[in-house]
Amino acid sequence: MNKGSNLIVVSAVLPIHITKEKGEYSVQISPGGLVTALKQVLHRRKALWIGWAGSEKITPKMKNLIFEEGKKEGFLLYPVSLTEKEIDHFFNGFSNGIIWPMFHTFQSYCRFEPEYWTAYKEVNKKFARYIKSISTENDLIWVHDYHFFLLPEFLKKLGLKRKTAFFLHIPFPNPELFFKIPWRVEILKGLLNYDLIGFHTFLDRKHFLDCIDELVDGVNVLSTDPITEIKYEGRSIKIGVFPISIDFEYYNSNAEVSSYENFPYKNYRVVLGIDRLDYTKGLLQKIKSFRRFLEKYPQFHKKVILVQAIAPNIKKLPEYDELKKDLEHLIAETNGYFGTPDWTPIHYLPKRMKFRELINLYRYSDACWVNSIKDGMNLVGKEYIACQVENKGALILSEFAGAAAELKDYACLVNPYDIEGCSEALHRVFSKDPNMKIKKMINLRNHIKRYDISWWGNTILETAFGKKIVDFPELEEDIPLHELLKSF
Ligand code: GDG
Repeated sequence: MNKGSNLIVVSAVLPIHITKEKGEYSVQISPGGLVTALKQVLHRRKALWIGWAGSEKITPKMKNLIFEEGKKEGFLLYPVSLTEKEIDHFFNGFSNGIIWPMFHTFQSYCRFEPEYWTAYKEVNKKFARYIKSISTENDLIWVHDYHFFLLPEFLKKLGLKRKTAFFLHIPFPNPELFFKIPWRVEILKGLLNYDLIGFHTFLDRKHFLDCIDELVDGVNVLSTDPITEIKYEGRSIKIGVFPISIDFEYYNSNAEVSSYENFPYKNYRVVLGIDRLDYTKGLLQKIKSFRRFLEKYPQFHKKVILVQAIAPNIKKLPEYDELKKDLEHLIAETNGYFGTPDWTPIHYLPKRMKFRELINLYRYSDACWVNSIKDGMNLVGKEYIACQVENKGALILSEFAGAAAELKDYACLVNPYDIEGCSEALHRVFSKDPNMKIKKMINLRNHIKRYDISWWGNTILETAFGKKIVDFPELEEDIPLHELLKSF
């Protein structure tokens, strides 16, 4: 980075959660893709991170605890307070009740309430004022995710000239879906105030550019690939594809010292699922597909189990309660129907696991199954690969996760809606020649090792500071699905 300049990271929620036990507050770093990814990038930088602390009222004592917890991780954490109404309308309403479902193709879940839009603008303005009060001229403001489409517009309205970069962690929808949003033009024009806009995949960037092409006049494309540069209202804006990744060495070295003694499922071949409770993760479809596999292939009874961990979601919306109920019902029914006194086919872990436990499961499970209906990237699959130190496992990966654009040649791709197809994929994974699996896993590991989280963070920051980057992973816009399905 430029000498003397700071990095200010902005995300809706700080990477912490606050708990209160017997009147005493404590602060912990929370789960989630964004947190896990950024923690590694910021560790060695002079970074300051601002966001909501996930709690309505922040006392000076809590502020101090948050500050100390951040210091342990190597960055400064500054909590912004949100009122109850802002939490309801900006966070649960606009961000998670409109943008999250729409951008993940769940348009029927959207609640287009005009007051949500009002709150969204207000909170973006609030964050802009906060940034004004703490930033200096040389700072790069690095904004994360769909809660802040309008932030740079408000920074400008406040007269602030700062370099800004934005990264979208979720997919960008195609025009047909995006056009349904009543505030579509304001959102696009708001985004065009950033200096750099980053997406996970070429498809996301293509959708964004298609939407711009239809809805915003006066945009000229100056250059394409690897970074697209456009001119709008006299400014140049860079639009890049930066597939997020993980700290390969960190997962790999922790997996190396993880002991088989601690693996709780030694008597079985294990397919592992690690997900947040979310309708985008294809959890009901996963259970139905596993059930179909058990129906068709009784030879795997008492031999194979699905271990499915589900971390709670901080979004308080009725869809999540409903999903939990349906999921638990389906799991209980499947276990009741197929289970025997000495074999429970689905081991359901409804909790946030400790890091050590997670690593142990990643290392010793025979396969990992990411079944997303739609996912920006999905880090779980990449973490599993990094933990496969003996190169033995297989990754079953939804075509609709951003990670498929990178890992398509060596993962077992599935369409999560295709129950029959997924059950066949499971069969292939458990029947395949181990040497073939090893070859594929070696290739997956080489890719994740080369394009790790440092590559992601450095590439974005260097692009923001005008460097020309040449080292990009090979990604394809269109995945030739039929060929791929045949190959695993
Ligand atoms: C968004 C996008 C994109 C999960 N359960 C536990 C636990 N986790 C950790 C995993 C992983 C992370 O949470 C989940 O990351 P994902 O990438 O799968 O998903 P999102 O939270 O939806 O993140 C996503 C990401 O942003 C980054 O851009 O990939 O597409 O939706 O790191 O390990 N960690 C622990 N216990 C658990 O129980 N310790």
